[in-house]
Amino acid sequence: MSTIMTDGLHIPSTTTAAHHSSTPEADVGVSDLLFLEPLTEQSFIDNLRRRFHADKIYTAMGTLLLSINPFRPLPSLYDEQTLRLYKNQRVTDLPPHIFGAATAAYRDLIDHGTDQVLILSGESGAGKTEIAKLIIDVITSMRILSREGEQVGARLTLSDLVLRAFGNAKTASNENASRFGKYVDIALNSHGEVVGANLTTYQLDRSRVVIQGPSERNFHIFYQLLAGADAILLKSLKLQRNVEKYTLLRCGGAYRCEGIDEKREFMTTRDAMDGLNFSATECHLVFQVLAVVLKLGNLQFLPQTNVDGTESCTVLNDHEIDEVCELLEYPDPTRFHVVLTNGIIPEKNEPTENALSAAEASWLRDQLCKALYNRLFTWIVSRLNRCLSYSSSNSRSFLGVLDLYGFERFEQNGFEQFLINYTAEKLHVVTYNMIMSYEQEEYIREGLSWTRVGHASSPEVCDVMEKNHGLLFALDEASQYPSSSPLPEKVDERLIEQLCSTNLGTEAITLPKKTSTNNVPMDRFTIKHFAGDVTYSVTGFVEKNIDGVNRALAELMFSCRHALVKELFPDGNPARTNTKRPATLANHLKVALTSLISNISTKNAVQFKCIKPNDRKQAGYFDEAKIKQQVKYMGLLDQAEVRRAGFAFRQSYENFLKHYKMLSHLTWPTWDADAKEGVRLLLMSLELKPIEYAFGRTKIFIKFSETVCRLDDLRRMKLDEIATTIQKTFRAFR
Ligand code: AD9
Ligand code: MG
Repeated sequence: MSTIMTDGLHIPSTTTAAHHSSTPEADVGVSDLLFLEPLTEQSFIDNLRRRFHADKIYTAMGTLLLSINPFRPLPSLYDEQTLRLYKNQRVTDLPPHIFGAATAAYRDLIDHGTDQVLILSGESGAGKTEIAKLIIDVITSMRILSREGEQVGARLTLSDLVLRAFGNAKTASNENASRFGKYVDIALNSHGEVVGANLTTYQLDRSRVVIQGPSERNFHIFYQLLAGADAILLKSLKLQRNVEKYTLLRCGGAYRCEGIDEKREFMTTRDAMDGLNFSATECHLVFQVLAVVLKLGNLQFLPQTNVDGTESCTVLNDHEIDEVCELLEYPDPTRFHVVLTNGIIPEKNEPTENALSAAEASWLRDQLCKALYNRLFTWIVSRLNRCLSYSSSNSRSFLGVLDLYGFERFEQNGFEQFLINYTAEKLHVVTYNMIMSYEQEEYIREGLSWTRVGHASSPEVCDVMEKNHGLLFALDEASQYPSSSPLPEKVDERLIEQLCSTNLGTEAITLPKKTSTNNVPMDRFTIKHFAGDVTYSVTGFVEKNIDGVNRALAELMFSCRHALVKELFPDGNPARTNTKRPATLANHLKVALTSLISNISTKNAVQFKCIKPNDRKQAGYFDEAKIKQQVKYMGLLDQAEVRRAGFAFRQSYENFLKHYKMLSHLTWPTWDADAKEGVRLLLMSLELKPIEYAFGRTKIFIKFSETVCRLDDLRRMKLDEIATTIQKTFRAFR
């Protein structure tokens, strides 16, 4: 037994370093940056460049995995054979790969019973969502023991396709940008088989439904539907195939996505919905909602001047309202018209005294389009969750995958970028501090000899946003208008004035300084984000921040006979009296992120850093300045230093001994004395080198993940051996 145990357990750092830099690797740099000598910013970048040009898009940094988006398919990297290799071999013996990192997280969960969270970060277009998909594919294929297990895996893949169709869109930085944040919690049973999952989504970029930036598009599903629906379906939805007929699909000026066959994508989405047991009726109801949004978006309001000089309006293209009413099974188009142009449910079908101006009615129309689409998306997510649900008695552990939207900076940045970058900022502080702060604090707390490296990320931006009377508070206060009527003029400028009056300006946020002599525009402010300064135009902030929909519109939707739309607007039920103020979007996001962060902090976090090689989305182009910037703002060099000097694994003496005591006759079968002493004897009999571990006050720290893998292999072999011995003994006694 001792031969097996000592064999191969000598993993001095030099051997490992040799593995990581040997063979053809000579031209492709080291595959684990912790073994890079010397470790400088330039050597770090040079190493990434050499690997990138050799299609080695993955590079390890200890247990953290870096990937560079190749902007072209590399199918041989992900074939069945490669997957099998990573599933069956010790991952530390193989080149870094997403399959290896996902497999390692899975094994950690199975071997040590620790729930895992796999966190993807990187700016928009860096490849997070592609990696998230690969991770889910690996995890669901690790252990398939039953038909149910097989089905859950397939359903997760299909759910992803549906979410992409309804939640992704072309932006200036990514043809397929996720316009929502996503956390997938995968549940596994005691055999390590996936039994179900739960999706949580964060704030869909709902304003996109009614307005898109230059060369951007609306959500993919609209284009898919027009291109892919057959003539019968289109006719039943009262739609035309030509995208240009629809205002909501025209405003960004982009109709096509590079290399995308919309018609085929529609079939894929439709098949995915079928595979997830959406009934034909459900699918039709969903498509009808999309058609209603498009038609409402086409409504044009003609201004009219009343006798008293006030402005009212009427709908120019009434036939669209007739068709919307048909789709929604609403029997009274005249009444529909009156609600849209008056913003209240009238006593009779006549204009009220408070008739809306054309601009106000357009505002109301947009509010309805956004609410319809956003609620449809929420409904789809809960429908997917129903399909992925599992019984709590059958789930033992969880592996989460976090794919939030990435940092964005355009020429014009608005409320959407503000929320996205706030999310990215929070995630950055948490993930950076996992290593730079908590990790180092633990070494010091445990009494290891440790010299602090770098410094923790300053949460100043988050503080300025979240503190009492901070930015989010001011935004929330500025947004306390009823959703029943359009906002007063200059409401956004007043927000800025309010911010200036509370002296919020600090290093993290620059507010315009208006004096009696200058004429500085009061419509923008700049935040010094971790990934760079972003200037936000405040126009539209308040309006976009207000959630909830005009009460009359909600009642109108609730009174439709359309089963799905009725379900989407329970707040329109006249019997329901809800006086609660609807949460504003920014506040809602803040609460959701706080809960997310406290959830992930209970799990073992594995980090994936995705790097975007250039802004042109071009294959083979390594823009050094762009990459340097990302390496810098992610703090990768400092993290490499901590990881290099630090430890890959730690566990309390009690748990470590409980787990590995069978590896030495000194601790097996029982060890009743002091746990720390037991671990000392165990490691001694395993002949681990002193460089491989350190004794803390309450925990044992292991330096290399290779060592832990080796111990786990030995443990598995030993358990098999014990099981065989028991079986033989049992047979001999029979
Ligand atoms: V955003 O924050 O949602 O805007 P992501 O998610 O970081 O962004 P995404 O995964 O969508 O980026 O990747 C952008 C595009 O790059 C994809 O649509 C692919 O065309 C391309 N990509 C990304 N990763 C890979 C890869 N591993 N192999 C090949 C890739 N192409
Ligand atoms: Mg994405």
